[in-house]
Amino acid sequence: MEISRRNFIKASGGLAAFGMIGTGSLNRWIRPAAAEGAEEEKIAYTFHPPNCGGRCSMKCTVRKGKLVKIEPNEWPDGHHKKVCLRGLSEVERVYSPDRLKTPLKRVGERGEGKFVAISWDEALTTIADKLTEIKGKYGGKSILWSNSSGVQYPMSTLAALIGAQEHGALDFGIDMSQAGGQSIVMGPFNITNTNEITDWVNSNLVLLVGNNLLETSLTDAAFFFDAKEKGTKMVCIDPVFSTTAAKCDQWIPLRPGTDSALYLGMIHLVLNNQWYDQEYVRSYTSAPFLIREDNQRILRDEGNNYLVWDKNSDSPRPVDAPGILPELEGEFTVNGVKVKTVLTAFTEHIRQYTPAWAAKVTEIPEEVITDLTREYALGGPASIQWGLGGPDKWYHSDTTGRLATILAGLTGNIGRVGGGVGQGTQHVTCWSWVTAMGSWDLPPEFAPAPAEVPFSDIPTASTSIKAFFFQGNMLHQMIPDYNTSLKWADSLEFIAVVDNQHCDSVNYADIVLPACSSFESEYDIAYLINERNHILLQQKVIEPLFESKSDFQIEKELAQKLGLDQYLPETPEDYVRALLNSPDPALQGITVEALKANQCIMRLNVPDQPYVAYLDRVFGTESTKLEFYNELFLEDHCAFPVWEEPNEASPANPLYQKYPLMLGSPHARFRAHSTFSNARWLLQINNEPLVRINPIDAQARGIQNKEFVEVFNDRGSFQCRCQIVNDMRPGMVQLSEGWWSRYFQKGDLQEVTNPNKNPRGKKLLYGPIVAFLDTLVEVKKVEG
Ligand SMILES: Nc1nc2c(c(=O)[nH]1)N[C@H]1C(S)=C(S)[C@@H](COP(=O)(O)OP(=O)(O)OC[C@H]3O[C@@H](n4cnc5c(=O)[nH]c(N)nc54)[C@H](O)[C@@H]3O)O[C@H]1N2
Ligand SMILES: Nc1nc2c(c(=O)[nH]1)N[C@H]1C(S)=C(S)[C@@H](COP(=O)(O)OP(=O)(O)OC[C@H]3O[C@@H](n4cnc5c(=O)[nH]c(N)nc54)[C@H](O)[C@@H]3O)O[C@H]1N2
Ligand code: SF4
Ligand SMILES: [Mo]
Repeated sequence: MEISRRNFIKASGGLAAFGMIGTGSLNRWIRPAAAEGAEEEKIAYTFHPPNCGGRCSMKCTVRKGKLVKIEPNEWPDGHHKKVCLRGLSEVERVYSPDRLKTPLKRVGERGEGKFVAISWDEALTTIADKLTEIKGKYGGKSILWSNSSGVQYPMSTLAALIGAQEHGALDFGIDMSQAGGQSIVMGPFNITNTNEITDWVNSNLVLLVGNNLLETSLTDAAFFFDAKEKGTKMVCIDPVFSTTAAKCDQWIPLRPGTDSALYLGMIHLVLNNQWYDQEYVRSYTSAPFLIREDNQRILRDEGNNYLVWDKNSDSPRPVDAPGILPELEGEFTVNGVKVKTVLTAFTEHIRQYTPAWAAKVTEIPEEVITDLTREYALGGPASIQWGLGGPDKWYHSDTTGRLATILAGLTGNIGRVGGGVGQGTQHVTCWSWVTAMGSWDLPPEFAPAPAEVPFSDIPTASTSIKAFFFQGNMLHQMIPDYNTSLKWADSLEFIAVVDNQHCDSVNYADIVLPACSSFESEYDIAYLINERNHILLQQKVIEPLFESKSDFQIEKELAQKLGLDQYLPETPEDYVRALLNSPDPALQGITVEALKANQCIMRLNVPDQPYVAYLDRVFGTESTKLEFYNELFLEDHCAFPVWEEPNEASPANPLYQKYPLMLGSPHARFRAHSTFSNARWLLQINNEPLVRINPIDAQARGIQNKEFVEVFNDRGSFQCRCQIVNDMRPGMVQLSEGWWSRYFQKGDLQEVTNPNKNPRGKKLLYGPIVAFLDTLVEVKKVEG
């Protein structure tokens, strides 16, 4: 599977508690509606595309043209047959009063939300004219083009046709921070997790690090419990006693933002006690490479080959020379230059990070760190499965991912059945056998303009951007420090938004286009994805509601206005057929016709066993080895990873005196980000934002449970009720991300989040890191 964020449960009584529901209970409450007009009933199959990452396959009942029932569809591999409450709530949300019903033109100030309905012709002509005018004046790069992660059909083809500056998912600086660090060690990769989740049953130990899988990868819960029942020890490392922590064998609460310190302490123990896998480290890592004392660079010969010290000949030899036995440790002199092995230098570097030091920084008892490390290193195969909502969203998160990968490498857990390291949430661990899909190709003269700066830097950087065309809730969700983003948006000459719901970003647009939901289409076939070793086809379930159109149709009609439609597929089916048109044997026999005959879902022709990457232990780095030392970061003083205090949310920061609480914004099981904020069925059980606060912090501020509070810092503030909880460390507060602004008494969560970027992020494969969690606030009671 391509690396794209978009590609991106036996239900039991226990699972129903956190969002999953068995079909038995579903049938009970839906049955009364089934009585009327059964003759006008049809079944259609689709999949669910919001960015919870799940892509559940759905069997939909349509009665008299109305979507009345959603059930999980059958999968060839029945393990995946699931649907959650959000999926079920679509029966109501598709018909929500918040649906955008007609194209709109802004009549009030930006942000005021005053619009008038206009015709499609006027809306598309206005957009086409504006884009043409702006491109004529300032060039294609002055048009910023992007989409939210929950949008299933990005209009990227049109972006390329007009040469706009398109920002794709990997450029948002979100979710790929640890992956950026991982790629320093492992090289670029297809998938951020090395082992498929079905391989967890082969692990002795799985570390879920800031990973609330049981709420954020709901449909993978069965795999978690399969492993647990098989005897895999599950350990959750999280400052909060999360749903996942509650189901693990061990919970290790750490101070937020200190995952790197924990890994450094663990690596100290592994190196000092020689708990590493000697043969693995010698053969597949840079441990025997030689670092020059004079310039700190890795020693190479004239042919640019990496040199190692060969034990057999007692001389330096190229790493791939036959018959050699590389020394892992030692200091040597080569042509008058003093060198030492990477492993020796690393052992010296790590000396400062003792377990006692790590215990002090992370606030985890030293013996817990030692026991955990011993179990991880000596009791493997073992797996590290990081989350994205916690350890990924800090200023230095690249180091966290880098250290986790080094720890896995030292212990031989990469390219090993039952091992593994990487992103273990957002259903990504279900991505697996790599399949080369076909594509819809454009003539080579059409390409988007290169990005000038990373997406989240745009509001504060000097760029050519004058217009912004986007699908989804970009302004509200994807950029921290909302007040600054809105000021920037207001400075633009033109903004157009395409969404199906009236989300917050809509209010800043000059022209709004109503998209239809994923259940609606003008065409019999709407879309196709490759997910969980299966190909899923999306059929039309119902006709587009109100005056809405599919994103496909909008792209096509806008391209027509711009005289560019000859390059686009005629129908979504053309596009779907292009995707299936690939010589990859995994796709053999999978056609549109075969999919239709198989309830729109077929398994890829791939092996049954879990996917495990790098079984050959050849990595994507320049040396093809796992690289523990990286010259690229010499000038950043982290050629070996180092401990750095968080950028903002640290007691070492003077600002801490004024704003002593760290603000987390985890992902809620009731929403996928801002999607489902307005789902009325879900609002019945989760009806308003509640800031979670520890009793100690609440008492110190004279705050009672459910009172209105203001959360604030120098960037902004928001007001909502609080919830006093004792499942969370003191010194931090939490509010789940994604609530629409209208649910706050005042302000918005995104007003306070930290926009600072680590300059070394520019060197990372996936760009700079958005540090949403590296945020300090204070909380006070709202009087009156
Ligand atoms: N229901 C639901 N599912 C989703 C989504 C959604 O919005 N709703 N969004 C999807 C997307 S795009 C993403 S990125 C994923 C996110 O998936 P997760 O990473 O599982 O998301 P979170 O619950 O935000 O964060 C996980 C945990 O990190 C903890 N944490 C906070 N700070 C730290 C820290 O410094 N260190 C450690 N070790 N832990 C910390 C939090 O307490 C939380 O329990 O979820 C995906 N799945
Ligand atoms: N404070 C804070 N902010 C965060 C995070 C955090 O942890 N804390 N997490 C971040 C993360 S990990 C992520 S991935 C992002 C996610 O942020 P986004 O990618 O922006 O995700 P959503 O909020 O779900 O926005 C999806 C939007 O697309 C619209 N939409 C849905 N389907 C369609 C369609 O078919 N066509 C069109 N045109 N529109 C459609 C929806 O109505 C919705 O408005 O949020 C980030 N923001
Ligand atoms: S929201 Fe996610 S888990 Fe729920 S039905 Fe949709 S795809 Fe499945
Ligand atoms: Mo995400």
